[in-house]
Amino acid sequence: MTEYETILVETRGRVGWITLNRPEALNALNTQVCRDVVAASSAFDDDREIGAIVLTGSDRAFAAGADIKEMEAKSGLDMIMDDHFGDWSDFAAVRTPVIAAVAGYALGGGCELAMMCDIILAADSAKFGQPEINLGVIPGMGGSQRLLRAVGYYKAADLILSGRMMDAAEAERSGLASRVVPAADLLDEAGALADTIAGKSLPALYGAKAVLDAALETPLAEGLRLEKHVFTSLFDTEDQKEGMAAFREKRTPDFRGR
Ligand code: CO8
Repeated sequence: MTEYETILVETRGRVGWITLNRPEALNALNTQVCRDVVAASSAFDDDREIGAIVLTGSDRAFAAGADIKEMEAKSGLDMIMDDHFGDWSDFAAVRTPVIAAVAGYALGGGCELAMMCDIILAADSAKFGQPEINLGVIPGMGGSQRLLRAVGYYKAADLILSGRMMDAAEAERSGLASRVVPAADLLDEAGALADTIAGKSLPALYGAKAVLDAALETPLAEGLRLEKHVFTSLFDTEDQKEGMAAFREKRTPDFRGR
């Protein structure tokens, strides 16, 4: 297995686990974290034995944002020329469903990273926010766009313009957190959810994620056309035959990913 500097990587059954591991900086996202997470998630994405990925941090912080110390001295032109953090879009583009298991701080780039995932499972200790305004900047890894789509204009503007944090209960009420669980149960709950997802048909999972992603940026009629196309295509998979036969025969389906 590849060695990574800033993350821990593990395979448990059909689930790939990525744990952010820069405790000295509350998992602040620097260039190396980006490189490591993109490489590890892409390796899981290329593995047909993997049906779900869990991305998590520590009890104290999922990630407290982009690494401020790494960015501080850069000019605007440096940021453009470096395409600082541009590779995170490769993480957002993985085919495999990704669960963000969030405890503690998910701020700035940390909140934005969670929003690149498909499901946000929040510990009751989680705190979400886009505090960039406190640093004289604005969200730069998708926060203004994805947060608005998740929670609507007025909640997003409240958070982005004030820089305040919201707790897990508010995040769930607002539609940012999929669910809230006790902090002590976070990893078990994330593992159980990931196992459930990873037990489904891989082509169906890829298709479901693709149409969900498309819904964020297509008009309804186009999205419905894509959904119909993906839905009908899945009838050419062995897994569809297995899934429907298993229903008829009152047994659990044995999906093979084809
Ligand atoms: N960057 C670098 N280091 C950090 C960061 C960060 N984002 N957050 C925490 N740390 C470091 C601290 O500097 C400290 O290190 P040291 O002990 O060496 O001083 C260590 O982590 C522990 O942090 P604190 O002592 O501050 O811990 P507290 O419990 O007192 O406070 C907080 C925790 C409230 C989370 C506090 O650390 C904090 O406010 N952190 C910054 C949060 C923030 O502003 N995040 C947004 C960053 S900007 C961003 O994410 C932009 C994303 C878009 C980039 C796109 C590029 C194209």
